Amino acid sequence: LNQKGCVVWITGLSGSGKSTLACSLSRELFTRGKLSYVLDGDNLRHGLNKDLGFKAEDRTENIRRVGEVAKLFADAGLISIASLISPYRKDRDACRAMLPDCNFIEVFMNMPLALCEERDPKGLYKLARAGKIKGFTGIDDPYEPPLNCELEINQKGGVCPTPSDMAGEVVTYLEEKGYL
Ligand code: GGZ
Repeated sequence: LNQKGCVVWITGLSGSGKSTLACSLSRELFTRGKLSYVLDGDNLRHGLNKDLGFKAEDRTENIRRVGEVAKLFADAGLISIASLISPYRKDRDACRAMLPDCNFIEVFMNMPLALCEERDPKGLYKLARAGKIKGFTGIDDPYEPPLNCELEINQKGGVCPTPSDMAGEVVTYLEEKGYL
């Protein structure tokens, strides 16, 4: 195996396309013969992190644990793809600090709240607006955008990139940095 591990950390609002990018990226890497593993916040909350909720200290612990697991996979030479809202800058920076700088690639899904809310795949924004979910990111809990992320995915001319375009942006970055 000739593969340098790293952590691709995808952050952004619920509905911004994090899981879609993670899945598309993992497939693209597979077709290139590169092993990766997707750590998805929503999925891990059913197992490893089932004891955690959404108050600030729980989110911090959620992100810390996923950061530790992502590090283990990266140490094993895989490309760890973490997909979590990870709304607080200090929590993402703590993960970054766990890894030598260049092995942590922060990808910001910079999609407007209005778009995420319109997509609302699970109806959670609707519930949050109705006050039935408290502390929902973007509604009544903050999202702190990255100040110096490695990559930002956004709309181009008001159009969302396709999953394979988004994956392509990350792949290009990984190639440039010598991970692929
Ligand atoms: C944000 C919430 C909340 C609250 C439930 N705030 O888009 P989803 O639905 O499928 O994925 C979201 C998931 C967020 O889990 P993370 O582990 O990524 O969050 S964090 O990084 O902040 O720890 C969302 C759903 O859980 N969800 N309640 N109050 N998202």
